[in-house]
Amino acid sequence: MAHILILGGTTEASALANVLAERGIPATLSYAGRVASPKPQPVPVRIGGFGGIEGLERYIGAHGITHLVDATHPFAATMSGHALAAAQATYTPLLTLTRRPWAPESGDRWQTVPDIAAAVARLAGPPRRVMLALGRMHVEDFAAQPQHRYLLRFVDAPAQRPALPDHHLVVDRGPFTVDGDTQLLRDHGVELVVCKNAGGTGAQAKLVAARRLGLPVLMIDRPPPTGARLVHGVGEVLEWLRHPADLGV
Ligand code: 3Y8
Ligand code: NAP
Repeated sequence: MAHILILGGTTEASALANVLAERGIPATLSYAGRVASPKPQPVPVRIGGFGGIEGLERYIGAHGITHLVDATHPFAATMSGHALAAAQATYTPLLTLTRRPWAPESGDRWQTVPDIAAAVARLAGPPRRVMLALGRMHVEDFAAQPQHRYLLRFVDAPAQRPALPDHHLVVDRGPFTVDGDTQLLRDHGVELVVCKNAGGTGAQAKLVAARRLGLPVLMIDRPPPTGARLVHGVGEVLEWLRHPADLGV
């Protein structure tokens, strides 16, 4: 009997969970426990780290996992690396489900940097009004550029104030809308949007809003994929579940 473990936290993971539930295919969706109340799912959910690669291996064995789908966010590189290692060690078929990176369209004013540190360095210079659409985990890195007026957006209200002297915090979770993000950028007079190349639709609104308003975007490239077999759609996952030819590596 199949039992799919979905490493979740994205729109794609939720879409897959819905389709597997509709078809009565046993699945468990896994969250890291990063936010207070993760989105309810139509399949059983587990919340929290596994305890490294070995912890994931133990989980796979103890719960009779027959297939592993890494549907984590493209920037969740550690989890994806652990999924590949644990799948190989336990001979569990592995598939990565993710979205294509965004590519600039006409009217876009993107500057692309390889990682968060490069984005911080690129913010050297006179004060500007900057939207950091990066969530909570990397905000402290930007304390190296305290001169700016930052607009922050977190999923949950933080336990302590972010260490940026001049910031405004919005607590909201995606998926976001173009009208909502256009209004937000206008209301705060944002002059630059900093974001990760997450891809997908849930975080895309701010890019369309920036294009509408003629604002520049500092786009952080995603880390390299792990090399595991990678698909972009739920249909391809179903196809793979019918016959996972190999370990998906
Ligand atoms: C806990 C679980 C679904 C998934 C929805 C997607 C879309 C909406 C847009 C902005 C960008 C950001 C952030 C974002 C989006 C989706 C998706 C996505 C970006 C939830 C969720 C969890 C998280 C974790 C959270 C991070 C943060 C990143 C906010 C659920 C709501 C910025 C990524 O406070 C924290 O510690 C938050 C941490 C990792 C990045 C960061 O560094 O802060 N996501 N987001 C997952 C877990 O515990 O395993 O409740 O749905 C999921 C979603 N957030 O099923 O509909 O598919 O990406 N998430 C980014 O893109 O840069 C917001 O503000 O414009
Ligand atoms: P990460 O840095 O790649 O992983 C760090 C550790 O968090 C992992 O080693 C693992 O702990 C645990 N972990 C991560 N994802 C997990 C999951 N789905 N289930 C169980 N444990 C998980 O991960 P991250 O970037 O913090 O992302 C955490 C979660 O937020 C993921 O579900 C991801 O899909 C989601 N998310 C992240 C972003 C982002 O910008 N990074 C954006 C949207 C959603 P152990 O080593 O203890 O197993």
